[in-house]
Amino acid sequence: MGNKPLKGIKIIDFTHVQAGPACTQMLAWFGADVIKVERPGSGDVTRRQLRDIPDVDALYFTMLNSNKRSLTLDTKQPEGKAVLEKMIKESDVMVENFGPGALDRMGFTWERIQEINPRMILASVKGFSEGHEYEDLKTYENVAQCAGGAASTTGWWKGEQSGPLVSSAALGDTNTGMHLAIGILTAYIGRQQTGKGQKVAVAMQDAVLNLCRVKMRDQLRLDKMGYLEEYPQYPHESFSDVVPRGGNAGGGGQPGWILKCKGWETDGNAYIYFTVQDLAWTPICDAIGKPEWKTDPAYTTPKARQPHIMDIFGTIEEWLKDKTKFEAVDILRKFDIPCSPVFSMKELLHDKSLRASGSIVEVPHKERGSYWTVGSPIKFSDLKPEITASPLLGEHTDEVLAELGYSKDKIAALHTAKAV
Ligand code: CAO
Repeated sequence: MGNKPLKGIKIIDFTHVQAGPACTQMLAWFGADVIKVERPGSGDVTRRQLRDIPDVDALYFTMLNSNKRSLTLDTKQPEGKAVLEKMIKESDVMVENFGPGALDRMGFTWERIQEINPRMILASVKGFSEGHEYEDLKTYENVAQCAGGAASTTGWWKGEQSGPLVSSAALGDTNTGMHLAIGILTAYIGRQQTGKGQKVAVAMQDAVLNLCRVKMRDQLRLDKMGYLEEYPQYPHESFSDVVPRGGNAGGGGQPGWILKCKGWETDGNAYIYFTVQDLAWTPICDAIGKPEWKTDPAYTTPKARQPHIMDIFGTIEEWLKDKTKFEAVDILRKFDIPCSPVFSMKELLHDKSLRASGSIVEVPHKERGSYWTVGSPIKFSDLKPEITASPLLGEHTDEVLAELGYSKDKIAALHTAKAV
């Protein structure tokens, strides 16, 4: 629909699971020709993982591989290698997220790829960066969250539930894929200036750390001052020499917390996030019926409020007792207070606004009928990505081989040799 800015960019999508596929899916949405290369007979492991319908591609796969074409190719066989070489000659980008060294073992080192096509951009995801002492480690989402600082700074600092905690958001996988997409587009624009391709790499550890930079900020502040005034531990508990976990505290200068609303006893998501933005203090007092707090010196400044901030949240929870999360937000929005209901996945899936904006879309699929998926979070004035189904395994093998110049007989021979 409309303009497709990445039209004409040919991408060999040698990715699997989530980190790599999320990257190439986004480039496909914006118009790139993405050809997913998969092992004959099995393909991407996510086709079979967590299936909800027997013998049909799992949602894990369909939600990360829309708008792509699928070519099966055994790249360990000489015939398969020859096809891949031909593809490298004619493509702009190759994206891969194999375990460390797998591409080299296949015979496609960066040096070899440059020999085949000096304009090629090779984009890789690995768990750790090249030269890192853990560069040999295979990595999945939660491993990266632990390696990049997210787990040590998420969760509770005391009580039975204390200990590092991983997030359900794909900070290691999809986040790394998004970083890689920026790297690929940068290298592509760079190539327009130099005529040469380059290698682009994003380590999952680095991508997680990039999102945790405010926690690195806190480590540096802690080193200097010995305390962090915005954490719930301050001023009643002592700090060690590492950034503590702060529960649901706001990460910046504005204190915040998740507060119970009407029905929390039976509904695990009957909560809102409430932010005590300093600028909004007067409206907050008006909204929650505490006008006396506007002039009481124990409440008028952030410094005065911090020692009893949890009591303030307790008072706001009292006010929330007879309001659903939606009713509460409807009141608070009139006072310009930064807040949101805690939405469940079910609520998000059925959210009218998200469906209207294309952030949640329904996609027809040859074998499933149709499936709901997450659409582009990036909105343009002249591009509305049309999300099309993920391909069946090898659905486009013959089509892609024909485009590469293979005759019908040669294609048949590749099938017979089980190279495709
Ligand atoms: N034809 C022939 N062989 C193929 C092939 C094809 N089309 N596609 C893949 N292979 C081979 C690889 O060459 C590799 O062979 P060798 O190890 O014998 O050289 C083999 O398949 C296994 O590849 P792998 O190491 O990538 O796969 P794995 O299942 O053992 O590991 C993962 C999976 C994700 C841990 C690993 O790929 C990894 O660490 N990737 C980098 C980090 C990453 O992206 N992780 C995020 C994944 S999303 O959570």
